[in-house]
Amino acid sequence: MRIDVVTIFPEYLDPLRLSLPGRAQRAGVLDLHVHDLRQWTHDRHRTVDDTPYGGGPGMVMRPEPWGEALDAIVPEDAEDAEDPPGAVLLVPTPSGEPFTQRAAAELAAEDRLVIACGRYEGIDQRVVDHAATRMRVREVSVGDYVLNGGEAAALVVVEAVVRLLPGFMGNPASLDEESHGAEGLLEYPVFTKPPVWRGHEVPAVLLGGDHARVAAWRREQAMLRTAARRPDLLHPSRTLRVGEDDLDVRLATPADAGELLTLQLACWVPEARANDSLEVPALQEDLDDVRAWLPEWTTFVVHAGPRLVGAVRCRLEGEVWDIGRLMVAPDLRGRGLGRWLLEHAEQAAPPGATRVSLFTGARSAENLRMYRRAGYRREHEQPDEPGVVRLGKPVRR
Ligand code: JD8
Repeated sequence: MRIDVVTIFPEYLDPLRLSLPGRAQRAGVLDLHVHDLRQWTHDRHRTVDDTPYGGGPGMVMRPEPWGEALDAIVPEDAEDAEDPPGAVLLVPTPSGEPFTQRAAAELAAEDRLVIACGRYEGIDQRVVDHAATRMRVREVSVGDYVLNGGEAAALVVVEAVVRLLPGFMGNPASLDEESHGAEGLLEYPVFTKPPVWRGHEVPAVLLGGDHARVAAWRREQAMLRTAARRPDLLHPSRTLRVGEDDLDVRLATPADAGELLTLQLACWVPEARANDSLEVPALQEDLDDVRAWLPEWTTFVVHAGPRLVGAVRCRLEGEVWDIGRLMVAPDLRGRGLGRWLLEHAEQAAPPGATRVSLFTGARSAENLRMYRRAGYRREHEQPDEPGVVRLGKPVRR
């Protein structure tokens, strides 16, 4: 990847010679160029700013030096239609779209980034408007606080992007578990030797060697920490309209166990009747069972106001994103909520997943039709569950 940074304080980007970005340059993964904007001024004082039209405090960065800088760094013919997609111009600004892990991942897939670091009250808006006529432009903010310029934001963006560059991170799988990673949860607490430090002990579950119990503890800690510090991540307000109803979708928490069991029983009794077998696992469970499996699955719940009306759970088994317990309140069937929840679960598939898979009753005609329309194809009969078929399809990104 090539990154060009334009600034009136080039030495501000010196830290990019260190640690990860430094290694990336030496490894040839990153081709970083830092430019002093003043080289595109032509007056004795190398002026880059002027007073704001319409009055007001401070100064604004002049368009001419920026225009010449971008002409030089991304020459007109570099953006020929023959080989899109070309460079992305990134402009840090407090009024930009939030810079997120998802944005970092998207930018890490690009060949070229040009980062324009503003100062003063900002850059004359025509620079961005003109650039947008010949390349993709993203105005991004690295956080809801005010900095004095774009350089610090450029350091943040470069670090967040470079560490995602293919083949650069030591163990890409660790990316999945990070905060804002696939699940969008904050990280669980971490510990190392000694087992006791100043009277503080390492949680016993971590010393027991039972990987499943460690995974469940870590997931619970991540949930509790996220609920305490970033409830917005647990309750992303994704409103879904089904009929007149505005439905809220969020990640389930341990407190949802009771309602989930109620919905599960309401959904699986008709399912069992349709398949003449009450042996279906969902009907064998009680509240403790639901409480037990909740920390092991990523579970989305849908509420119409206070009422739980839909849910689905999913988890990674090797490279398979396993989707199950897709439930829609019987009185809300046939409005597309099931299909919507299925897509929601599919979209949550982490980078490591290559297939999505689920199973349903061989005689659940309505479900089979919906899954077929959603691109699922029969994989095999469930060996230990006669009358149950497994369906699957490749993960679509
Ligand atoms: C670029 C000039 C300073 C901003 C008058 C203070 C990003 N999350 C963020 N906070 N602040 C910035 C940022 C601030 C910048 C510039 C980014 C260029 N300033 C200005 C407007 C108010 N001064 C940022 N990303």
